[in-house]
Amino acid sequence: MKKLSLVCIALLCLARLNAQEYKPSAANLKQREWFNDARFGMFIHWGPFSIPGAGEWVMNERKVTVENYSRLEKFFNPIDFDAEKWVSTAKNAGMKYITLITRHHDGFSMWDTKYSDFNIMNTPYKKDIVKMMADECHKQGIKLYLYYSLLDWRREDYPHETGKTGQFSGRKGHGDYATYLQFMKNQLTELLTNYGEIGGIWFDGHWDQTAPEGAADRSSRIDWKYNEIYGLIHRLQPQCMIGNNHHMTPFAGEDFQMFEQDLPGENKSGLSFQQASAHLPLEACITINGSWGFNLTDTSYKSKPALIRTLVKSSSLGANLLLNIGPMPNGEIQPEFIERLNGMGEWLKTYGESIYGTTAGFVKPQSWGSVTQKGNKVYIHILDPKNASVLFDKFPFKKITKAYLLKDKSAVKYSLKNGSAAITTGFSNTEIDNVVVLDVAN
Ligand code: H79
Repeated sequence: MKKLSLVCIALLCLARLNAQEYKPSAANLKQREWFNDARFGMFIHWGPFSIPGAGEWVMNERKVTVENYSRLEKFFNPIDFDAEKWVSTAKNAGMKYITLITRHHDGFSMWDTKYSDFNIMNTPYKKDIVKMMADECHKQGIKLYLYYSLLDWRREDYPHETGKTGQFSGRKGHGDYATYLQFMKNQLTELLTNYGEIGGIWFDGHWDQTAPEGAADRSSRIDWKYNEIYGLIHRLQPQCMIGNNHHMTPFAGEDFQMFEQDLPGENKSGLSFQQASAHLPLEACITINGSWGFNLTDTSYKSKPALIRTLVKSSSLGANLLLNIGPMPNGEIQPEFIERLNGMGEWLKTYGESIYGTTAGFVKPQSWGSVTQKGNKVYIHILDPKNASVLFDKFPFKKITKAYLLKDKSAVKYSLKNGSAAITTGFSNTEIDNVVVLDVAN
């Protein structure tokens, strides 16, 4: 007994210590809740890296020096860019937020920044993309999240000597993290001061200074001083959520956890060895083909049903799906993406109830499909109706008062005996998802 109370006291002290380190504001907790209900967002990878049509890593992959890469600044003139169209496209797809690249690893800033000349105002286009997107998102009621790279393939002061990537940039000087950190703080201050309310900052690039994913020791070769960066963000905009795509367990001060090209708990990409957080909102970011930035030859488009099923599965794991588009260098979104996004939006008009505002199902995804829940409703998503019935050995509710297809409210046969539930199927195998709603009670 004495031992137990000592353990309890120790645990309480630990919890207090952690709470003292970072206590999210009420506004931040509210934003997390909003985010958790949103379930579907649009990731946008776009910038001068779109011009060669070979993805956003083209500088690194083709070993382009900083000097040669700089030429792209003079070519970026996206005359067909229309913020209204992009935001409407996201909205029609049923997406609730947009995560926009503001500066990727190539170091190009998509806004009117005082802290780097390699920015949108020095292109022939000369218009602040972040401003146009922020204004349009606010107008259409879509939340805006901003992607910001911690890694830089261009700046001399980024600690490039210890970086895994960016080694063909032609940089000769020495990194100096103190000035690089000040630069990032200056830029983040601009982003969080001049563009209205920002839903969150999406960091990427930490892994440049660690052993690869899966290694036993993933410690960083540099001290990023996240307490300073995160502190600044939370001071400037307390509701602004911080996520960092380091592919590890979340660090103190972070407000959500993301998974790259994977759903939480899966590791198909080889990047996601980390466990899903039990406390923080989760997000899976996934591409429509195999590329983030525009790729002229990548035609490996996932089908509309496959994308919808990924959204369903993601929801059933309690995670948002951040689905990526890489618009073309002229500012147009390619028709293959538009078609799929519109299709998902159409599907969500009927089935959105089983996605938005839901929590993870009481069982993990199964071979036949998966489960989402909201209040007294359980949504059984039968994606593969091969079997005649779906069984739950340990059904966590005492009663089922009604079972019906979400599509047309037609009744579905069910039984609940000794804690086991069965739903008799005979469902269509031409449907993308046969959603059965169970009204339950305890
Ligand atoms: O912004 C996107 C990527 O640029 C970035 N994070 C997402 C959100 C990212 N960083 N690392 N990775 C992705 C994983 C590394 C993938 C690579 Fe490759 C495989 C780098 C080189 C080979 C993908 C395919 C990028 C270039 C070719």
